[in-house]
Amino acid sequence: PATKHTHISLLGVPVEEGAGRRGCTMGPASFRTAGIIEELQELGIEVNDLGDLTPEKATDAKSSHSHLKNLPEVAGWTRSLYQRAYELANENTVPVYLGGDHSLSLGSVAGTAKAAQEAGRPLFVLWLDAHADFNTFATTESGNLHGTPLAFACGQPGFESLLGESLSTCVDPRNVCIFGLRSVDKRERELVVSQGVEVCDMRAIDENGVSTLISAFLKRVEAANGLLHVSLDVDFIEPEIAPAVGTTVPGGATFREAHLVMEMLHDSGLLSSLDLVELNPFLDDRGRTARLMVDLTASLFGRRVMDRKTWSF
Ligand code: EXY
Ligand code: MN
Ligand code: MN
Ligand code: MN
Repeated sequence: PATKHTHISLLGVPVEEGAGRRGCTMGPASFRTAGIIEELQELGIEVNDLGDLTPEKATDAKSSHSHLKNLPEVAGWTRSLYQRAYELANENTVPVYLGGDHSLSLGSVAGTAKAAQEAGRPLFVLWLDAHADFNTFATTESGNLHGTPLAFACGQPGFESLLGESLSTCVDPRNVCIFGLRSVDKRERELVVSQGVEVCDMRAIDENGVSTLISAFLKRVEAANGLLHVSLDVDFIEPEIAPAVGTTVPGGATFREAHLVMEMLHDSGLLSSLDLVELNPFLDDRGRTARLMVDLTASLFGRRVMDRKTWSF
């Protein structure tokens, strides 16, 4: 799988209305400025930049939960991306969604899940994040919709106004792994546990290491002949080295831990789609977070120092 010929399609999704502060709308431009296209081409990959998505109008999207922020705007992005992600999942390409805040995944995961079901394959989701993003309209305390996409994808009730219809295909919560968790709300935690989501919190990573935990998850994906969607939130990474995010939580993945996840994903050959989310260039330090995210993406698509097989001890 490491030598598999890959096509990548980049789609910018400059949504910022799901986050509590502005700036993620500049994310796709920042990824491009940091050289994401060139770095992937350098690996011999054919890269197709599809430009930026345009949201639909969703003025009908309303909810009795009046503290939800920007629901019609987020619903517009979700409807538009749901359709686009469904189409891209049926093409011979690995779509990479350039965020945009994490509400982007309301659309990307749902569209990908629909295509996976039609293909008769289970969709697994690796959620690299300091947060669980498993709030519903009823449980969210902040009202920020970037805290809800996993609950939506896993079929929690109450999200009907987002698509204007209920979700046709849900992800099985037991096929989801939240990796890097260190901030979760009380009711959100109860939901994650009751739904059987796999959680590798930072303590599990401290005690077992990235390698053991990621291998076990990837083995499950492979054994089920699953498709794999990865959602990488900037705040998965330690904020000292990735400051350009609105929701920093100390104690994140180190530079090497984050790269090791990417390298193992590459070697598995299992990745079918990717979200790069929550990059807020307004908060960046001379582009260092954008560059780190591009470097992580390059590792995920095969950048390496040496071929592994050259080492034998
Ligand atoms: N759980 C908190 C909330 O629902 O507001 C924080 C969510 C942060 C979401 C960021 C993107 O990962
Ligand atoms: Mn080709
Ligand atoms: Mn997130
Ligand atoms: Mn987060």
